[in-house]
Amino acid sequence: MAQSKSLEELQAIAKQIRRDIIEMIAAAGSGHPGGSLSAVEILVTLYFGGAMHQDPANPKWADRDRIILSKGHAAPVLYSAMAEAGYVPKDKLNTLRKLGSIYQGHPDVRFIPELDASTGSLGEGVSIAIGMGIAAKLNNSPSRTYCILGDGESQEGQIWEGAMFAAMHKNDNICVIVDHNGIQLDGWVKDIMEVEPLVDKWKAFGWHVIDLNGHDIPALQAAFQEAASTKGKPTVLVCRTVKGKGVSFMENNPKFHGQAPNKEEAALALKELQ
Ligand SMILES: Cc1ncc(C[n+]2csc(CCOP(=O)(O)OP(=O)(O)O)c2C)c(N)n1
Ligand SMILES: [Mg+2]
Repeated sequence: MAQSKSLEELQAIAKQIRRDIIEMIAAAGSGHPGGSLSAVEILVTLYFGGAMHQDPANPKWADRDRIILSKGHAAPVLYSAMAEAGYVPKDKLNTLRKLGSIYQGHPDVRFIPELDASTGSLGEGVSIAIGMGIAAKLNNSPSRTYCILGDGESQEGQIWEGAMFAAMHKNDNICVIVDHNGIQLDGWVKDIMEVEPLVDKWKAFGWHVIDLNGHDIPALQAAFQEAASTKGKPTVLVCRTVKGKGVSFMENNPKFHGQAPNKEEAALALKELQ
């Protein structure tokens, strides 16, 4: 169920999730720290800040809200949040990317049935969310679907096909969240294929757009509320974030998109996250 905690509690969870991300990826020796760290407050607000209606004791509750991590390479942030919420075991997080682990490099419903979708092939999330949103309407269900995109991912054409469709069909029970951290796989989005003006693009596609700081939990809570009360059009949150947020040497550093910290770097990161 939707349950809200105090800001201090939410920030403490965010810090714990950041620590989990570092520990998991360091133990695996591979993974994506940057885009996991930039999405922490988004996931924390969804799971623990009162945004999503879910019940970990009843993970397949038909009227639950859905979450699609379209930028599936940020799996560690999702696994840690799901573990904190009680969906999956916490003590196994450090088996990330190991053969036989449920915590594969990208979220996979074959191993974690509590997931709403398998993701990792970028560009598919909006389409999946639209299908779930339409199904909810057909079932007269209050379920909402949240879909988290990357900004590099936003270069995928399928996203804009979905954006057109959702506006035309007034899919107001879906909410897209763009983790707009400015960096993609091996460099800055603006140098590879610019996505700006992102806010204007979503507006032009007929969406209700909220432009905010994606690390500001109260701002995220207000935005999710605004999205839920916006009728007749879907909502997108364009979240200004910092890739690698919370670890000084990872912040705004494209190197840590897809590289694990070594032992010394992991120790330093965990020291910063005390
Ligand atoms: C269809 C597809 N193409 C390429 C990749 C490889 N890939 C994984 S992450 C990534 C960059 C994503 O950048 P962005 O969306 O900005 O993610 P973030 O900064 O949030 O980590 C790419 C190209 C993929 N997973 N799927
Ligand atoms: Mg990015």
